[in-house]
Amino acid sequence: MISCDNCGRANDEDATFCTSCNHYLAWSADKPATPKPPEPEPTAPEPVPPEPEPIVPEPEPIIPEPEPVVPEPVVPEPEPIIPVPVPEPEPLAPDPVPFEPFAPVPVPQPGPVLPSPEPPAPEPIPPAPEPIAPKPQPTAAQPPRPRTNVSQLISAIDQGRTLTEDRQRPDLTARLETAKAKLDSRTITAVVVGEFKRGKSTLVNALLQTAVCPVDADIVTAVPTLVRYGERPGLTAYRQTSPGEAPVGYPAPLNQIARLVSESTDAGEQGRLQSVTVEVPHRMLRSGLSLLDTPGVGGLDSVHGQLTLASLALADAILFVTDAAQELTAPELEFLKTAIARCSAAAIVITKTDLYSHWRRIVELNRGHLAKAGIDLPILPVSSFLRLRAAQRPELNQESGFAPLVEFLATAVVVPGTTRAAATIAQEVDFVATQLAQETDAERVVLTKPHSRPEVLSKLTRARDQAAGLTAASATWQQTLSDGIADLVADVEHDLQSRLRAVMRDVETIVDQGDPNETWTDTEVWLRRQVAVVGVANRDLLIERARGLGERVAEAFDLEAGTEIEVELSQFSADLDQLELASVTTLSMPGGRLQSLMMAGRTGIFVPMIAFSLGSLIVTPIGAIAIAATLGAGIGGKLLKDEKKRQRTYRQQQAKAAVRRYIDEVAFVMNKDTRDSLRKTQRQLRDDFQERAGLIHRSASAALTAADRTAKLPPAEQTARAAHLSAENERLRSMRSGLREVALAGKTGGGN
Ligand SMILES: Nc1nc2c(ncn2[C@@H]2O[C@H](COP(=O)(O)OP(=O)(O)O)[C@@H](O)[C@H]2O)c(=O)[nH]1
Ligand SMILES: [Mg+2]
Repeated sequence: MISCDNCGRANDEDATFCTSCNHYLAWSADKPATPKPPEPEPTAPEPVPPEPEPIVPEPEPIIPEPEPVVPEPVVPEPEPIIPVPVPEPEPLAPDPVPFEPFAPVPVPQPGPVLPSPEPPAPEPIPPAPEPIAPKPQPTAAQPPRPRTNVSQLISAIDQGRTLTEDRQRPDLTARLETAKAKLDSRTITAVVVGEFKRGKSTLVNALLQTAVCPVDADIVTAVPTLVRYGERPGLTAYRQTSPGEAPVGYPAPLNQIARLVSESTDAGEQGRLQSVTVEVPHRMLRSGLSLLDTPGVGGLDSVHGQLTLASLALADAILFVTDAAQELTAPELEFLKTAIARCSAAAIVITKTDLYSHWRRIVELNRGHLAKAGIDLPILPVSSFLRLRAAQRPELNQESGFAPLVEFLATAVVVPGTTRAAATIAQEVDFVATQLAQETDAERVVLTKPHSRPEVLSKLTRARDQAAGLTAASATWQQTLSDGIADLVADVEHDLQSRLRAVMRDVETIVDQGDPNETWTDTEVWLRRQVAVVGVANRDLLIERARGLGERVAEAFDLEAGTEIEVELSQFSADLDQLELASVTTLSMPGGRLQSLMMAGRTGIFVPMIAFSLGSLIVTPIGAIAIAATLGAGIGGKLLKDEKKRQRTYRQQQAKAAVRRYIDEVAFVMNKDTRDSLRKTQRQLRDDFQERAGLIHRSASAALTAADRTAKLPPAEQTARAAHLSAENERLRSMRSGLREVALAGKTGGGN
């Protein structure tokens, strides 16, 4: 028997979740049970749901029952933000008494610090054959969940590993291991956006049924908070120590989260806080799904709104949060329009349905607004409160409206995201398969076409020499890369300069038209927003151009790598076509050349750049403008007028000078960012291609040696060798056809 830590109910030994309150039991068994009396719910007859698996993605406790000293409820109170016009007819409106949605997973209160004494560490991360997508609630008739090809990819990697070991190519084995590690650490980010206080942070908590994001009347999420999977609960605060530098992560105790996320963005001792990452061992996140809770500060139309938009280009999905208090506003619709153009998956979540009894009407009105704006997105009305309570009373889950949201995340976000990631990695694995195929094919050719041996050997020699040329600094791809980077820097800087010049002209006109004494506050807001718009557009250009460059380099590489070998060799024998003689081509998989590299660039470089540097830059105060407007007493009328005019002109000049300084600073910081990130991109591309070039060279040499050796085998051994090669060829063929399927799925079904 396992006694439930939460409600005290005795459960069967093999139970994972409490049949009474749905609490996770796995690790509570080895602790002395601290039975709490079962909830005094006379009406709730046991046993609740008969399901072996709870309907909801189980709340995996972040922290083992830490006997919270201060059980300060982080429970959202039923706070009527806006007076509810109609008396709550909903039977399940939030209790006036804080319920304990977090009882199983109390928010770290001062006390338990990470790592927790007995990390829950439930089942170890499996080699994830399938997306561990959140379990959908079995609603009426579920369409079958689309499958991803992760298991297919893993089996291709495993097949590849035995082949690389057989052929004694540890370099290729290492390449496969890297691919596997990438697959395991894939991340699929859903960004939670919306105006302030619409319930974004509560939504993240409710999804996970865990108090991750602090929610309180006086807590305002000030920095983006990323919630992702970790085998142990953990918290990292990213701080920017100096402008233009990449943020540095500082581990922090989990109980600091409330203080951190609401910390002012002023630079502290350790630097300015840029973002917070929370890791929790929640099974919904094990698929790689990460939730990014964003600050909704100051309206979507603001600088922050712009920055949020910039970050969406890097997101896999958007959850746009609005509440049932009111219809969507014009800025919200405007934001949505721009946002969905940047991201392939999005849904509108309407929160607080428990609080506003007229929520259905709001949903209908919003549907109309969206249709009029030409926005076609799923609308998901939810009550985070009910969902939080469903942790103890699973029957509330249905009513919370979270089932469709969880289903959306699973099918429209996790599956396509996983498929895309798998497709990219499949291309890398196919590169390894291509290298292996070279040796097999070379040997097969010399065996099947003995008369053409000299020709084959001389072609292989040429291929090997050509591959050697690839690694040289004079290789065309190297030139393309270094020239391309230089051009890119110049173009991006020029783009920024001309955009900022236009802003400067506009500001000057505005300043000239009024007295900075009166207009400055508005001008400043406008200026910051314009600069944010410019920054985002400039970054977009950078990303787009960098992608283009990556492709050009890949093309140059491809050509040099000697695609024509395939053509030449297949000319002299019709059967050779069937042998799938490998070209040295490295990037010919479907799904886009170089996608993998650019993806690495995307997350490795662009994210911090956009999310951080630009953000901190714009938060930097413009610098106080001296507005000294005191006039001495006793000046006559005309004098006063002249003096006023003089003062005003002086203020205008000061204002313009301040704007110029600000814009110069913006240009300086952004240009430094551009250069830094492009330098990193260059290094990354160069290293990767160089490694590929090395592998191609080794493969070509190995093919030559193998062909030569095989050609010299006595006839009896040649027969045995032919049989061996044909088996090897079969294994390669099966591996590659699996990979092709995975890559194609990413192209056709993976969205984007
Ligand atoms: N009744 C009710 N209140 C909610 C719900 N979701 C959020 N709230 C409350 O709305 C307020 C704002 O929530 P919060 O998550 O901080 O909003 P954010 O600023 O968008 O992150 C908090 O006081 C929450 O308790 C809900 O589903 N029902
Ligand atoms: Mg918030």
